[in-house]
Amino acid sequence: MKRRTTIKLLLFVTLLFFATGQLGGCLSCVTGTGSISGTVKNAVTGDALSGATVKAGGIQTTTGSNGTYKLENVPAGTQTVTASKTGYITDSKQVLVVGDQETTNVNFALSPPTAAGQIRIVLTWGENPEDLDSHLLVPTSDNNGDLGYEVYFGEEGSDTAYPFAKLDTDDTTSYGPETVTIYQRYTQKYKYFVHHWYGTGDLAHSGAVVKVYSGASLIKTYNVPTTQTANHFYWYVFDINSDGSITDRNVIQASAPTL
Ligand SMILES: [Ca+2]
Ligand SMILES: [Ca+2]
Repeated sequence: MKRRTTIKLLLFVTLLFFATGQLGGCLSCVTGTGSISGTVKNAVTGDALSGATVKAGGIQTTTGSNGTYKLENVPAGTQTVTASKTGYITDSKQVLVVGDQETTNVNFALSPPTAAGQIRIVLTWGENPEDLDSHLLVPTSDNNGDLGYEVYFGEEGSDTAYPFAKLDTDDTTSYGPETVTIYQRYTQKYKYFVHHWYGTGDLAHSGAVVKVYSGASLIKTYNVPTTQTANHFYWYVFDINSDGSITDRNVIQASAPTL
């Protein structure tokens, strides 16, 4: 009996040791407050968005003219940060707030609602790799599902003429947003993928997220898989089928998908 109690006590002390050890032995990390900072951008133009409201843990602020914000005295722990502005679809993400520390680069890319039937694909990521690229494979026409166009930084497309899909904004300097909108959808298959084009690091550790919007709704969120194989530079994210439904792919692979 006595020996069992001793073992339990030892176990408890060991667990406590590991728990505090993982937080660097800092108890205020879980009980204190920290801060959150970042930038809010317009997902379509890539421009800074001023006057956006950012909230977390009961704290609220507004972005300045350069789109930046800082929330202070946010209770430590996992917090949902929400960014909103009239005329844009609200976005949110979860972050870990650590006592006496600043969680930086909690960035947002807010999309205005699309016109009915349009589809907007917003890619964001972390600091590395510096340059990820959106690629959208577009069919030739309603009658032919062959590849007719690849929308990416080298062929940006058009909102008013074929392919009726366009790279609205390109980013080459970390974080995104990099955004493609389908302005008129053909009733044939499309494919969307992300290419690790330039910069150290890899897709699995990029923190890349793809959000798909239609109308005023967020219809899909994809987080990049977190297991990386060497020389796999393509994150095949999803297909849009001829009926407009979406098939998830979400795999990192060695070669670019083909239509
Ligand atoms: Ca890019
Ligand atoms: Ca950037």
